[in-house]
Amino acid sequence: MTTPLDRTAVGGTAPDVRMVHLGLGAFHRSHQAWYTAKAGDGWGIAAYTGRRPDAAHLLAAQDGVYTLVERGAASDRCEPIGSIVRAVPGDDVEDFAATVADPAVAVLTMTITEAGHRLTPQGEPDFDDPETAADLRMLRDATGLPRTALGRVLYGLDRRRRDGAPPIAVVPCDNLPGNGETVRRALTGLAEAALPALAAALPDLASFVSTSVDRITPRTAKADLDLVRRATGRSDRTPVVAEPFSDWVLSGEFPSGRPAWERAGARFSADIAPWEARKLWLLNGAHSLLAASGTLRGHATVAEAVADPVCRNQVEALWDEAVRHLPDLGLQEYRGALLERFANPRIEHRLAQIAEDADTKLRMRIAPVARLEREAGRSAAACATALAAWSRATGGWLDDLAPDLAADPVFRTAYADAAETLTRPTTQESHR
Ligand code: CS2
Repeated sequence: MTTPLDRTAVGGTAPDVRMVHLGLGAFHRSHQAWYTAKAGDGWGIAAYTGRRPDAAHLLAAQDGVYTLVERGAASDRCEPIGSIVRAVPGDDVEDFAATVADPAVAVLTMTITEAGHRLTPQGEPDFDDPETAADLRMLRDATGLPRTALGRVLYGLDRRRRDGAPPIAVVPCDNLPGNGETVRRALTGLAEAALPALAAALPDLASFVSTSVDRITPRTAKADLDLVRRATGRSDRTPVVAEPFSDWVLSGEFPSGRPAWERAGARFSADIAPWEARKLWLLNGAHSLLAASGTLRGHATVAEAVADPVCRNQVEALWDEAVRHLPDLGLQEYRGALLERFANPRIEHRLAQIAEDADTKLRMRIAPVARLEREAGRSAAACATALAAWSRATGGWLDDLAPDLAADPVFRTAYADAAETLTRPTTQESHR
């Protein structure tokens, strides 16, 4: 007989809610919720789902408690995590707004995915996006409840303003360059269009913290539920699997306090840009390259793709281009460690998962390096390979993804060469 997982697995008492999260998915649970539990200073989280309301029910049925399976190359380690106190479907917008407005709540974290920000390629709010436009009309005329992620955040912040609660730190945790500043600009632009009183109050009401987040978190498989039951004697209907490695760099103010995340290894830095670029261009850039090129070559997971010398060489070439534009933050060691993380044979990180919203991701992970390479007078051949593989795998057009690169004759030639190479069998294969 197995016991269902509940709060007794983490000592029985729930911490008070002092944090609110939007985008309750596996990554929030392997990362920010894990750091908050490890900080051990009694911060509880009310977490709201983003795109999948049903995910909250499973977690709520076990008091918000779940098992984190740390999956190393040789073994698993299971640990119950109790920092999430409430798990609520995100479409309960009134509940979300009431929590954002709660004076005891000091931090709002978000994982809404890159595409979930609904920004233009230039990083501005996309007023032509029909859902954003509908939210703005509703917020302006007070005729309904917003549906987009940033619309919901605006609604919550406006309630906090009207209730006169103290300032809150907004902490985006998606892989976007300058995510704190990007979200500040986006929320300000949206508020100016729909809620001018909020736009005026925002600088005093909220601080915006930029973060670089890192922990590879594949989707949980059914077999993991059995594994957790056998290892812990508890039945967990929604465990999370992640690699042992984890990193979090943050930059910004927390006007009403925060958990002592540094106790769990988080780092606070005045200048986050180099850390962020290192992670985004090397880890995420390679991921997106593998998602395209690995899929074309018949692979299903990151570990399989990186074991293929053709893909592996493409990754190394991409990194050679990217590191020219990064300060020396131990880049050689970082590259070595990344290859080991990618090769972890027990982490089944599916290329299809990474390939979701690929065009938004490539704009942030590959195109910036390609531009820097071109400015330095080189052809950006490895970036061109990544984009050509994406185009071939998805049918996407370079002209839509990055019109400036598409219009650049040197890059265009590198891209055409790469596209041609991708279709040519390697020497080994042509001998089969
Ligand atoms: C991945 C990331 O799905 C993706 O786009 O590149 O989720 C990646 O696994 C994380 O950023 C690792 O920290």
